Amino acid sequence: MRLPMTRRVASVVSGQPATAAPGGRFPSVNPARTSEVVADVWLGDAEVFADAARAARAAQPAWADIPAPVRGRAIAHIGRLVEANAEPLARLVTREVGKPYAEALGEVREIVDTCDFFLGEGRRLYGQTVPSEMPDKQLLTFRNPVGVVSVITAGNFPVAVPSWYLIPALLCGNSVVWKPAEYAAACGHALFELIAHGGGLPDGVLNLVLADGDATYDGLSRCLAEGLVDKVGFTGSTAVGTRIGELTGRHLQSACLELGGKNPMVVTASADIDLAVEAAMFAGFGTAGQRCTSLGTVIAHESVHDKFLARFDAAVRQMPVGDPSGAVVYGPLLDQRFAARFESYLDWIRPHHQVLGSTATGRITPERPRAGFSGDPDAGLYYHPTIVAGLRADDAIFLEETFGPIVGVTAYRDLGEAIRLANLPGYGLSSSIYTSGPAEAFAFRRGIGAGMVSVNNSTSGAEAHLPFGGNGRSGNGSRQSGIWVLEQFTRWQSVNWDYSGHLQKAQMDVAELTPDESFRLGG
Ligand code: UN1
Repeated sequence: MRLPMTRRVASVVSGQPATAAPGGRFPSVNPARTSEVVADVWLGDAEVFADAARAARAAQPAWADIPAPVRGRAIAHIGRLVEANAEPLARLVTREVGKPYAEALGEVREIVDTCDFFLGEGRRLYGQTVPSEMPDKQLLTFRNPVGVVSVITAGNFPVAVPSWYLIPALLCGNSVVWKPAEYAAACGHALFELIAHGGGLPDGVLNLVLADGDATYDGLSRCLAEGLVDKVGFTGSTAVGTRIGELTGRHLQSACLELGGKNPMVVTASADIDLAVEAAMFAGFGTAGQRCTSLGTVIAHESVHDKFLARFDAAVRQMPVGDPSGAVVYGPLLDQRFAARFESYLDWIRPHHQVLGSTATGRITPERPRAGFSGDPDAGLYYHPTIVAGLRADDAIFLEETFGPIVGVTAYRDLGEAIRLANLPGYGLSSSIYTSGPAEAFAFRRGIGAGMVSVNNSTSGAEAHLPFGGNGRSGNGSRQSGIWVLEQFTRWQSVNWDYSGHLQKAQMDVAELTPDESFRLGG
């Protein structure tokens, strides 16, 4: 058997891999076996970020000059190359962030889906012809690329979510500086290579910056001040997203922000309870609860609350957890910093709560084992699944995102109360309702503040060509995916072309037809 290798990964600016690590070196470890270093990450600093933005600025005009259908062909080739490398890429995702292998393959599929969608957009990227109010005058609209796009992504979806930004940004004629999470740097580097090689991209069109959060923020501030970055895309926490929103706002830019969620699932009296239990398990514990779309709180009607809770508890106790190379619902947490933060969320459990779902809470260890656990608990960052019932509306667990394998449960009396509770935390990413009644489904849709609503399905698992994004604490209303993300990566330009041979003044030199207002039907 070949021993897994530690690879060295570094920033790539204008096609050149960095040969120094001014930001220090970071060991990216396998969270299922923390003694195994997946990558020796050579970090850049703010200057490397600025160099990348300069390279992107220099490369962008020539990239935008390539006809959009030709850029679409580049996206087609990228999709095919990702597909041909799906297994090694999925294995790397499993190894570096601990995502179960089947799910990692699904994540890679999401990149291919994104390429499949945008390869055709190269032959559309439609503008409009618009009638003018005056003769011999033509109105047109064009989509122009924004320019240099800076993309900063988290590591819970280390390759799929970045592709939601990179693929459409490139297709639209932008150049890109991409900063992936340090703890997912090997995945980031691999995707960078697949896109750069698959697309045959000229140097500087896509640049990879490996850096920590502070260096990235400094680099971004500097680039915005120097006019080197025209658009920022950020997926990550609400706290960091707020800082990025402030920073970009100061430069009259609005970032594309995809932030946290406290995604509710309402289980009504008419729900199929077994279906709701299965969905709550996947939504709450799939990816170890580390999706921005993961289930936060189940809000169950008082008439089915106890039945739901008993079945949910039984299902979660049976749920396979363990080594992510096997058939488990979830493996380890992403990285030590996420494990530490998750432990702090467990401190929010109060005496009025009922804790269910496993044989213990916190880290899975030989002393605090979980029945049916597969793998070596000491080797990795494994945590018990935790159900916290009896939530009250002023509990921190009810109000705040708790990224990790924890799901709250509470009860409601009427749908109005369910919707009020679902909206109360102030996030607004995803949501779900289990019901057999269309009236309930539509009332929920109308009342919920979330950007995404599932009926009889999980809060997570959005398809790659529907608008994805949130409101309130989940984002500033920007949407990714499908045609909707084009609004992020292009700017409308309107053209007003007069070929009448004289100056026609809008609103003034406009012909008017005279109505006969006194006309009435006879009889
Ligand atoms: C995220 O966690 O940032 O809808 C994105 C889903 C996935 C994407 C999650 N397709 O759950």
